[in-house]
Amino acid sequence: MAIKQTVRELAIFGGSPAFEQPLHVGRPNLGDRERFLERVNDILDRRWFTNNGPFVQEFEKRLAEYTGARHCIAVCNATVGLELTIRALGMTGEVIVPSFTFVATAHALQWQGITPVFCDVDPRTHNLDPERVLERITPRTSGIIGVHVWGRPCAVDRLTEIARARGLKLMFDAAHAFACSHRGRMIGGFGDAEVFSFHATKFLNSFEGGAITTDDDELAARIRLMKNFGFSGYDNVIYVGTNGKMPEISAAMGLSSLEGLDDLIAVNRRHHRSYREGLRGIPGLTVLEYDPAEKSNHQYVVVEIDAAKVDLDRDRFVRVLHAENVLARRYFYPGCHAMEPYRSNDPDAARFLPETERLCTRVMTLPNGTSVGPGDVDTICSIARYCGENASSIRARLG
Ligand code: T4K
Repeated sequence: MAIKQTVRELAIFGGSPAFEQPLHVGRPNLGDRERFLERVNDILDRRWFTNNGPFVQEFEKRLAEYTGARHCIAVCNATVGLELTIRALGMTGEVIVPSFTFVATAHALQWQGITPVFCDVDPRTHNLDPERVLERITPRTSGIIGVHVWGRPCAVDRLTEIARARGLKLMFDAAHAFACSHRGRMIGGFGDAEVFSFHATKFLNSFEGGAITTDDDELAARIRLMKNFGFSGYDNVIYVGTNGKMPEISAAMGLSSLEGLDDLIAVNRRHHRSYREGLRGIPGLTVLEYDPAEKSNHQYVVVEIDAAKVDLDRDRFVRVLHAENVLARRYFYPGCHAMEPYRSNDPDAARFLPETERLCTRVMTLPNGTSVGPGDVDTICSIARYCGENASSIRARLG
């Protein structure tokens, strides 16, 4: 519901906001509502609500087919998925992770008494820089967790090479990367295992949910047991386990979401292109691109702001946009290393993370998906352009 195409006065200075209702980053996409409601009725009729029900099994099968992975294990969310995979892989001591990620990646380690060792990212890809990974390996290192940030694949080949040479486990946090590919192969089949998130804000959404994919039969069997308290048949517990099960209602949503996948990619891609065109030529603003040779969900519209070129830093851009009801986000500010308990555990971590620190002050993500209406992207771009063209005076007025 855009109400201003030509910016006359910004809302932050008393103008009326561009949008009457907030436009969120991460607003959930709805699949086919009718199909979902039919499935809800099936669940109620069957009275089978959780514990590896038929929709969960169908969802796992479809996800495995889609990703090409040998095994897919649906879980209640990606955080628990990461915890299960870390544990099932036998990671201990220290594990190398980026700090430029959602805090769940680090928490999944710390929760199990494993130290996340934060490693810098490549500023071009925003993903782990393999050469920096080498510098962070110690005798206590047991593994590496790469994060395919924004759905753009990590340097999978080099990380695999390093992990093999150093005898380390390698897994990927693929929370952002469902329906993305690397060298023509779908994300889901790399490393020892990969973990997807199907949180409401994610590209594929099951309200809450996630999935672990792996080609390793033994690992898959172990994770399956662990996610169900360690039960191997009735009355027989053979591991310490947890409750990582996905309920049927989530699988129903996930299946409906999966059926609408291609339409959603088309919407995301179209918006992404409009943002690129609409923001082109504004000094200091760069929209992150997706490799056209690969599959991508185009879920994240990531803008890097170089304050030296535009004279208005990222935080002021975000303040202006929020006043317009465009709820741009500063993912992943301030970086995990600057959050507790990591900040206290290693107050000097930033010395290893110059690129992360720089990115954390420059990156903003903009709304995408089916809740973004026709014309909304143009309006958002017109606000950004106005900011770019009047940066010095806006900065002076904002203080
Ligand atoms: N690894 C990575 C790299 C991740 O990004 C994440 C999750 C994980 C692991 C862990 O996955 P899960 O365990 O969650 O499956 C959000 C999400 O909660 C989180 O799932 C996601 N990453 C992260 C990047 O974003 P917040 O704290 O920013 O969420 P929140 O509540 O501010 O919501 C974001 C926006 O979406 C808001 O503007 C409101 C809107 N929204 C949200 C929900 C939940 C809606 O409009 N409707 C909704 O139902 O973390």
